[in-house]
Amino acid sequence: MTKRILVTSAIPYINGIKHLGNLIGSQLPADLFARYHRARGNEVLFLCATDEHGTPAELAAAKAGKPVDEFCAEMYQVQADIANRFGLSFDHFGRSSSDQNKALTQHFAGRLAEQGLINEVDEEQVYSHADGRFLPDRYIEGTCPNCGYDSARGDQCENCTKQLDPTDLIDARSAISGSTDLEVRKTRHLYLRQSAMRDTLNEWIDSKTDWPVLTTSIAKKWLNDGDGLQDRGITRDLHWGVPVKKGTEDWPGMDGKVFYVWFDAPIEYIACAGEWVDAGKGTDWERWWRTDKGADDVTYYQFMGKDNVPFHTLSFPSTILGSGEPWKLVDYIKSFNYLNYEGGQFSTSKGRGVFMDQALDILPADYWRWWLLSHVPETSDTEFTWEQFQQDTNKDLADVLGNFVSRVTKFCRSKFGEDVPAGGTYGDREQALMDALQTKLTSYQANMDAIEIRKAAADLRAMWVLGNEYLQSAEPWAVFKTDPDAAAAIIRLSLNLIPFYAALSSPFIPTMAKTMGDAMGVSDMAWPSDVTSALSSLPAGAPFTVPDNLAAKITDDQRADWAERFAGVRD
Ligand code: B3M
Ligand code: ZN
Repeated sequence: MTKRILVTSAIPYINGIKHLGNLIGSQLPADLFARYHRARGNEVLFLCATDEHGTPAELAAAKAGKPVDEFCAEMYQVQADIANRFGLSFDHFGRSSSDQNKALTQHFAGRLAEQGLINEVDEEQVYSHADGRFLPDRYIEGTCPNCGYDSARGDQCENCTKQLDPTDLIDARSAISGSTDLEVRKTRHLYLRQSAMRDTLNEWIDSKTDWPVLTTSIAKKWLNDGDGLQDRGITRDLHWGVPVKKGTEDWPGMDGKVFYVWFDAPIEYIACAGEWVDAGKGTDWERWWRTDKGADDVTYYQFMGKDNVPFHTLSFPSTILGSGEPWKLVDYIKSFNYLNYEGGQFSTSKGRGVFMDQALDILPADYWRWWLLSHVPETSDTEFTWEQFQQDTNKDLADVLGNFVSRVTKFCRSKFGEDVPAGGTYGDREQALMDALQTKLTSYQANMDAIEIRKAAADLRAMWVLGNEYLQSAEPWAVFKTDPDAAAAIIRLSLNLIPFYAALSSPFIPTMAKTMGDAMGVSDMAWPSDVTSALSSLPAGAPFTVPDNLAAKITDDQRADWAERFAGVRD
């Protein structure tokens, strides 16, 4: 039965090009999952967007010397282009600054107010004399009152994941100027009464028994940690953002204020579906988002880094549930640990590590996709090293998969020509191969269904290895000398493995998969649930071509050069 699968990736901030740690923390695994479900014939809507509001966008625009709306429009194009080149197969890549999101954000705020879930609070906010502005959220740094980490940000402590308010920080300083000449001033803001939602959220999270431990442990920690579910300020004294309104009405006392970026950003998941329709790519967005309008049979999966979990398990569900309207709630949250870079952290500010555009300058996307996905930080933080990257991609993509494809097609061309050869029959060795492949395939599908990405990658790799081992032990080049018919049977089966691999590999390495499929004349790759029938899909006489080398090996010189080039300070 066809399933309906809604997939969203955390939406990347607009302020700069993301590094590979960001990519593997949400967009890339989400893409893998979306591609897999499409390949299995399910109906998928995969959405992502740029997160355009907040101080980071304002400051990045100021640094670039551009008006913030212009900066965002340009940077959106840059990010959309890079995402496309990485093969991220969004059905729509939206913008949180869209009119659709403005209207929907204002709608939710109005609904929450009607439900009695908004408080208007006169509060004290940090104003920086040196910077001439209020310093919201992440532009105040100081010591975390919870764990003592000395570079906690005003919205959250990176070290212990606690959600913070700027005034919670000890020894606060401006992250813009470093100035400690800060003054607390009075200003009125809206607060979402998350505390009133505690029981509802607890019940909801308790019902999610299949969620990854990383997700539920973070959610539970903040739900039940005494002050964990504080009411949250959802407005800011900034110019750039969604103007505060109660639905379509003005909100008395809120003139000139905007919603907090973390209030409107997740709402963009919904608004993005509206953008998808308005862009002419779809017809009915409510069918994906309103349970009273057809979304009751949708299964919704979110992908994100662990630091985003509190916002998706507590804040955004408070918005959705608090509205009292039948919006689709997330069914499964897949969260990730961090990817580190050569013994330290990736750093956007220091330019340390590889950024998405740079990665594509030096190698095709599939190298990165394969390595990152097969090393995705699922159960703990993991580390990117050039040595490991070189070793693994050379082995998996060049020695195992690439070598198999090139050996089989070249051998066939030289001995039988560029058609699948007839003759001979399959025996025990072939049966054993098919049995082993069927076992791995069943496991692969189960792991992909469960979003156990590393295990799925290991299953896929194991299937590639089985083909190589088969070829090695069947020795068609030796057999050919005495029994060309028997060699033909070995080659026929081996050629059939190529479109089989292409279909199974396409969620991980779509471009290489397409090269394999095209070479075998199979453009529409059906998912091969049954190994025996899949391996007879290319009959004797079917034409093929020898494809270009799938993956060149990374040399030691390249590796050394890149390690030096990405050690810090991007130009
Ligand atoms: N932009 C933070 C991040 O990119 C934030 C995610 C929003 S998801 C609604 O990690
Ligand atoms: Zn902390």
